[in-house]
Amino acid sequence: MPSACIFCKILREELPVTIVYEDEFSLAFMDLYPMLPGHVLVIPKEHHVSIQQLSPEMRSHLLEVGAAVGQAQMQSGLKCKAQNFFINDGPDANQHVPHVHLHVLPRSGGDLHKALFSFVSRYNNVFGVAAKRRRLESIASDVKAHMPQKVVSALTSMDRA
Ligand code: DGP
Repeated sequence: MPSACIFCKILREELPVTIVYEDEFSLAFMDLYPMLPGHVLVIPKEHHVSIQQLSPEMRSHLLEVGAAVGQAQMQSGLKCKAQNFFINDGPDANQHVPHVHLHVLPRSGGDLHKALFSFVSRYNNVFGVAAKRRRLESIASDVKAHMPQKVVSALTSMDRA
């Protein structure tokens, strides 16, 4: 685990985090600089920069966790009628944190301007103001309460990244 990686610091509990879901292989947590309310990131617990470095099983596991988070966002009190699932893979694709992460962004009608504004400001490497921890915790507990009982995954301890 590289000492400087922000997400590895989160995994080592050296930085605060608001968790939505955790299993042996992955962690899903609230984005500290949400593009829209309820923005969640899903990461592998092993440090890898690019999805190309992950096993096929790990790639599909991250998507399964993302889908479960997405389902919970829909059923929660968030304004969420649809979602953007995306990965910025590499600096030229505006990946700011060099540890693979799947964005799960709740969307609803009329939010395009807000989403575009935060997307464009990220091109200038500006995340904006950090969300209040209490607000993140309140959203996370709502989303957590709607997570499916079990995330379906073919991943076993045998086939890590
Ligand atoms: P990207 O630009 O695709 O590399 O996305 C990185 C995301 O990570 C961005 O949406 C903001 C988020 N982020 C940055 N620092 C932190 C942090 O310390 N905690 C949390 N929870 N999210 C962070």
